[in-house]
Amino acid sequence: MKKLQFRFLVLLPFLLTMLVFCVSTGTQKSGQRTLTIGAMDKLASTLPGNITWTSSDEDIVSVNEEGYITAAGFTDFQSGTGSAVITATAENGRTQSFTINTTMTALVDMLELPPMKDQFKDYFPLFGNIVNPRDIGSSGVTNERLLRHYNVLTAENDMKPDKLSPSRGSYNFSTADRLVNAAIESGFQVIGHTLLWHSQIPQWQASLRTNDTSPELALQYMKDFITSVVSHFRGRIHTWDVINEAFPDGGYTASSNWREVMRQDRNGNPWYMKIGADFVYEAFLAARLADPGAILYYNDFNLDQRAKARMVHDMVRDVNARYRQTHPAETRLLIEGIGMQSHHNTNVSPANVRNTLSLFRELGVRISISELDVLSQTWGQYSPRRETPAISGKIQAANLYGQYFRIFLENADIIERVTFWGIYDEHSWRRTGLPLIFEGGAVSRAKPAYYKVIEALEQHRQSLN
Ligand code: 9MR
Repeated sequence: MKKLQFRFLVLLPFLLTMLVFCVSTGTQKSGQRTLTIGAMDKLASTLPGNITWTSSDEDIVSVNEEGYITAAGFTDFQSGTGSAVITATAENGRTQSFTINTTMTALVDMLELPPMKDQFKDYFPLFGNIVNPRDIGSSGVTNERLLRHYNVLTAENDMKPDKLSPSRGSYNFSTADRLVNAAIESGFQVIGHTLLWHSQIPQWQASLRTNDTSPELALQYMKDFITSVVSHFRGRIHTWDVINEAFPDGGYTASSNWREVMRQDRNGNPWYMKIGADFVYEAFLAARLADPGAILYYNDFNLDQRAKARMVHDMVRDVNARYRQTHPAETRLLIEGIGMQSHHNTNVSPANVRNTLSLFRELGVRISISELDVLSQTWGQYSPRRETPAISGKIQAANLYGQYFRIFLENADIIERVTFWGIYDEHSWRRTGLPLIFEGGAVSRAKPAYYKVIEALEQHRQSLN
């Protein structure tokens, strides 16, 4: 104790000199802080009276008249980071300064952020993510990140045809039931994903591509499969993805006939290959009859591509027209929604996404952004090269997230749901491309992309005022 007092006495003259220096220059230093790019914070000055706030570099950190700072920091495209001094100036001329560093590193735990489902509730009533068996317990969802931020879940893999019907006429619903029941117990809506696909299907479906089963019999198999699955889950599923990814990415133009260009190679859609384009109408009709309470969707990726979007548009238009004719008393559409998966990369142009939304708007259907993720690189860098994303790619992906959300928000009158395909990068099916807005593991933190999404929301709100 004595020793400490002695030290303090020795230091006293120095401390006094420092104090006199600060008071005479009128500058107070208030320390440093670091913000993830895109993040906002509030600075509090201890100076009296009205304060004027200025930044040494608005491109790195901007500040408004109330002392709210935003880490912009996108000027240096290589490092994506920077540093700026924010100065508070009082009416009496005294100043106080704060050094703010910006970083690409994710700093804030997603469990400390306000629930996204609440932040977006005025625009997208359904805000979702995927669920896996690891996320549930014996009664309900145990994954706190899902519970906090989302209100609708899609099984990542456990409701696909290969899981539900290993052989024709036999069903295995145990895992799917556990997932669906846990989600419902925890207050989530559930998306049924997916009934008819060309991938993750059982052998009895795949072999229809080449075997000699008659089209009539195949149609019967298809109806039986849909009726069994949809009836089993009846009343528990908000939306069914009735058909998934029926169109290939190329081999046709925007003026092609959709009935002729569906997937038909050795990995094609077996129902289309056996039954023909009428399988679409028949599949949706069977699903409608088995659970009239469920909303029926067509779901696909790369719908930013004009020709593919056009094929989907024409298919939905024609199938719905046929249903109207055959069911004149019915007020609902048969295909009620289109899921735009939105597995994007840094080359997916926001303008194309906007164009597709305008095209689909004519159909009077609902839209869901059903599997959103954005690679921090181009498709070519991701596959097959698997390059590690560069900082410039991470910045681009963050900016794109903001731009896509601006477009989604502008179309909020037709978009009922936004679902991310994964909670954080390390659990993503495309983890090396760092495609999500959170990263981590035991603690998952908000990346710049998260803040860009929230910024888009703020900007949208302001544009309405
Ligand atoms: O995320 C899914 C991944 O775990 C699977 O390995 C993969 C297999 O195809 O499917 C992923 O999810 C798909 C989704 O169901 C439909 N659209 C794109 C995804 C890849 O096909």
